[in-house]
Amino acid sequence: MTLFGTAPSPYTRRIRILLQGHDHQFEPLSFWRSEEDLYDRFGPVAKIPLLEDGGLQIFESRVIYKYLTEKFGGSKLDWDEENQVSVIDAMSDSLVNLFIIKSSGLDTTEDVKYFRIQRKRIVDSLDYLAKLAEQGAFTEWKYPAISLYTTLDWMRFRELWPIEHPSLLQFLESHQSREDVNLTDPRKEEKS
Ligand SMILES: N[C@@H](CCC(=O)N[C@@H](CS)C(=O)NCC(=O)O)C(=O)O
Repeated sequence: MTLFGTAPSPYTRRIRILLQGHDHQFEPLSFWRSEEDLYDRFGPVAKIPLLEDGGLQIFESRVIYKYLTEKFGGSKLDWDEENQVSVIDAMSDSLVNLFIIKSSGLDTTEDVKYFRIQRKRIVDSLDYLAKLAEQGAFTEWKYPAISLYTTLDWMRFRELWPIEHPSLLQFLESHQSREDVNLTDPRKEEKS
């Protein structure tokens, strides 16, 4: 089984954390330098992560999670957890989009509708997730908590957005000494 991605990618890192302890290879891609390669190899969507297992290719972190859950056994997400992951993914997508736009040389602080929508989604999602964290929703190290951790830590690593909610800071601190978190820390192994 081979996972393709980049070390900093929050979507890739969550799958890497799930794969700890299972026989697999991680194939780091230099994503920002090889868009054409990525397209040729991974099809029209050309996003990471991508999992190859035998002849099978699985796109989308959430679908990869379902695949690994079926393969190795693991709990299906309940509806509350599905909603938590939907919010984390929507916020992560907005951050990824702003990051790509900024690295294309555009000013994402400009007061235009598209940027306003992304920024509001990030602010509102952080508020929502912070409330859930206060209620203990991310205490267990399951897929929603892993997904939240990798996105928040990527936001810090790339200095994309300040994390100021005490419950989110406390959440990060409570999981930061885990071995799977440390083994996948992009600060230690950035390849892109
Ligand atoms: N919905 C996808 C999102 C994956 C994603 O956005 N990955 C980023 C890297 S962190 C990417 O490949 N971005 C390239 C692009 O948006 O063109 C998933 O959950 O796997």
